[in-house]
Amino acid sequence: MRKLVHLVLISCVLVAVCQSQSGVPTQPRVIELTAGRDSRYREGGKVAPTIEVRAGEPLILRITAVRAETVARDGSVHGLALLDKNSGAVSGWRFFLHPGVQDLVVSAPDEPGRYTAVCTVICSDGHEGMGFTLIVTGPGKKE
Ligand SMILES: [Cu+2]
Repeated sequence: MRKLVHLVLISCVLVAVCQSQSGVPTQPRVIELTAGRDSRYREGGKVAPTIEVRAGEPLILRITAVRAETVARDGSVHGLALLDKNSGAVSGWRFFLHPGVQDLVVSAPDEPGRYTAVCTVICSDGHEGMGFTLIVTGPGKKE
């Protein structure tokens, strides 16, 4: 009987250890950004930040948007699209932002590399310079 209790205990410990080492994040990582009145993305105080993520990592982009000079017809004050190195749009990464805080649920691209997030609403004369960089690291080659 004691042996059986031991066996059950050891099994439980093994299962717990295996689960904790599987490396699969259970909660998406939250990345807080602002899309500002001056047509700039910021993380903390940093303008046009470079954000490093792992390939396929589940993410929540928590974006606080403030209107700039111009607003789109549908009321969007800024937009967000992710482009790969060939300026191709990454699927699942196209959003229109409204004033206030919004959570965008995304997955990091599966392909490691450097990606550029751009604003897709003509929000002011400074719109062209509005974006940030996403560096995807992963099981493939590191950049
Ligand atoms: Cu913008």
